[in-house]
Amino acid sequence: MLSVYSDDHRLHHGTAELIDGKLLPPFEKPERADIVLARVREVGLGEVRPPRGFGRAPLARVHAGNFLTFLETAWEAWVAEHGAYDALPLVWAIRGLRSDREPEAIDGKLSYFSFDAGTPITAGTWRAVTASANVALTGQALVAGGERAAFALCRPPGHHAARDYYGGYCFLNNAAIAAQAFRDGGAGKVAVLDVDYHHGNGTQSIFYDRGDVFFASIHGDPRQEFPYFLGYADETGAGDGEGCTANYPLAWGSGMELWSEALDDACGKIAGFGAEALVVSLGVDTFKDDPISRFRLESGDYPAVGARLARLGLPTLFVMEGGYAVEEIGINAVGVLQGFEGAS
Ligand code: 6XA
Ligand code: ZN
Repeated sequence: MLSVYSDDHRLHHGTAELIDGKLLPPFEKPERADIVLARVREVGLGEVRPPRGFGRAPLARVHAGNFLTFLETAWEAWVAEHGAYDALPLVWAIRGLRSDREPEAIDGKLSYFSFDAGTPITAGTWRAVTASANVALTGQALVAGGERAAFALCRPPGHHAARDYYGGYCFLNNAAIAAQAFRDGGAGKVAVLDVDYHHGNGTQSIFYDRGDVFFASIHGDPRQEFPYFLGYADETGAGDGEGCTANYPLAWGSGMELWSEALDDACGKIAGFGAEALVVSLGVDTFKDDPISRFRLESGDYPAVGARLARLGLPTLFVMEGGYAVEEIGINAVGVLQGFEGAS
């Protein structure tokens, strides 16, 4: 399987995220991608290619123009106001406040375009996130061009980013950008399957009222787990998209038995939908030793996940999302890809 990777992910390296009441070094750090890349090479998964540049147009197919402009200019505005510290928001427009007005001041803009305090904007964030989107788009082009599958080793991740907000370590929604590129390249129907531990709220919201993109997510129950405010089982799509969203919230402590039942069900729905291409939001924070998550998948489970996905028989793009047990992130993520290849 071909992989796509860019060193530019290193340009996004926050000093701190607010977590558990503390400002701690971010869990979402450059070593994550380094370790996955090392594992790709160690097992000889296949050639690793750099991304091509795709410009702003494919980003603007799923993100709002004012949001892209904000991400591109936020660091400069923040430094002019406060100096060269990580940019973090402090206030959010909760019920009854004017969440429809973009403030002028950079602090207000950070609040307007974000949903958490765990996602610092740094000097190189814009370059890193555009490189990450180009990694996904390059992988998408390979699959659209006839490859059975490709691995987009994206960092920063993307599935929490919506049309006009960022958070959960995500800025641009790489998987959604790739899914839209499949549609724009001629695929009639596309499915996005999100196997990250956290609900892919951004991807869901981007496609929620559309009948051409199916979205399924297996994740920590929002009653217990970040991002808390989306991902319930009764969210099934709206309007033209009614029935085109499937959520599998699972309780803390869930292991492979429950998880793979959900995967089987999601795969059945994707097959029934008639997707012509599959985008997998591949997070491996479902792993039992992940430091911020509470599922119990084991390293030996991941190849079976890949094998199940291969049985769908669809052109498939894997897009890297979360996973913070840095010792095992490479073994687990690449384990999915090896399982896929072994069953293809
Ligand atoms: C709160 C947890 C962020 C979760 C990020 C993630 N800071 N999403 O892994 O998939
Ligand atoms: Zn996650």
